[in-house]
Parts: sequence; structure tokens; C-alpha cells
Amino acid sequence: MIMHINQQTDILAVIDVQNDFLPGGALGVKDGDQIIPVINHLLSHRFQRSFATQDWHPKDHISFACNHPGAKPYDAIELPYGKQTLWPAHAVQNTKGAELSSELQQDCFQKIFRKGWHQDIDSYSAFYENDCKTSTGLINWLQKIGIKRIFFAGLAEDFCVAYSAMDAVNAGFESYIIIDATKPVNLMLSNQISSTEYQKKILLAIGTKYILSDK
Ligand code: VGL
Ligand code: ZN
Repeated sequence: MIMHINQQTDILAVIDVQNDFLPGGALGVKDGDQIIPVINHLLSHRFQRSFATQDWHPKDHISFACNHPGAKPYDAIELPYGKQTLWPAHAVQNTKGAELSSELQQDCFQKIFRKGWHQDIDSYSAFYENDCKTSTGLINWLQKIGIKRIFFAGLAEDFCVAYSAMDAVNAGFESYIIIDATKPVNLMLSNQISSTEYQKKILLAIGTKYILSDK
């Protein structure tokens, strides 16, 4: 990374690098495994401060297509808090699929935040659940330890990474996405734009920067 990292005020956010989001997993992201060596390099040689997130759903979670009779994965439905994409069942609490990848250097993380554990609300962002109100406790912790900039890595670029980076900007942090440390699900949206392009437009418009690691 060309950018100078401040070891006190910069932090690496490693979003949902869990077995179910890796190739072969229930919601496997294409080439998702390729980001792991990049993230390990950033954890061991670049950032002193880091945290991870873990998608952590109950079996009867509202975001699973199988919990809505007649629905298919990737359908969209209306819920009290807005539009919700339905997914194959994934990241079910206490299953192998929900575990962080064993290839990840997990001993580096200062904290692991679990999200999505309320049955009736999904949570893409590391900061707030999809109702935009229920907090995960992340903002308080980051402010307490004096963080100014958050560098995002992990899965998936167009969902949990994108929503987290947006909330980071709204909470007053500078936000960076490390291009080679993230991969998208890349859904085709109804307006003929991919979820990856759509989120990137929003993120650039609100001042998120895209950078490459130095790996
Ligand atoms: C995610 C879809 C559903 C993610 C989590 O980690 O990006 N995507 N749950
Ligand atoms: Zn999920």
C-alpha cells in the first residue's frame, strides 16, 4: 500500500471471511479465497489494529429463502424495514459454515463482532442492522480507541463490505476499500446494473476511496 498507515488511528476491518462465503460454501463468493493471503499480509505486516465481523444467523432467519414458502434465493421481498434480498441459508450459528476461515490469521483481531442474530432483521453492515437503528456496538468501540480511518477487506464487496463502508462514512470515519482484499457476489439488479457497480457509484459519491494493497 502506497498509503502511510497510522498505527493508532487506522484500523483494518475484515468483514465476514467465513466458510459459507468462500468457494464451496452455502453462499460462496467466486474467487473469495484469493483475498485471504492479502488479508493475512495486511494483518501481520501493515495494521496493528483490526477487527473482524461474523454473519451469525439463527436457522429460522428472515433472510433465508427457505423460510418463505414459495420464494427462491435471490428473490427480493418487502419487509417492515424495507426491501430484503432472500439468500440460500448461510452462516447458521454454531455451524462449520459460520466459522471464520481457518486460513485467516485470527489471532490478530482485537475484537470480533457478530451480526444478523435477530431472527426478524438482516444485518449487512458491521455498524447497524438493516433497520438502520439497531447498533452492533462497533461505533462506540472505534471512538473509544481513537480510530479515524477504516480500511475495509472481506466478503462480500457489494453487500456487507459496501453497507459497512457507507455506515462508516455516516458515522464520521474516513473509509477505504482495499480492492484486492474483497470480492463481490455481483447480483444483477432489476434496473440492469450489477450490485457491484451500483454500490461502487454510491461509495465513490460519498467519498470512499478505493486502493490496492501492496501484496
Ligand atoms: C452477506 C449476503 C447475506 C455478506 C451476508 O457477508 O456480504 N451477504 N449475508
Ligand atoms: Zn447473511
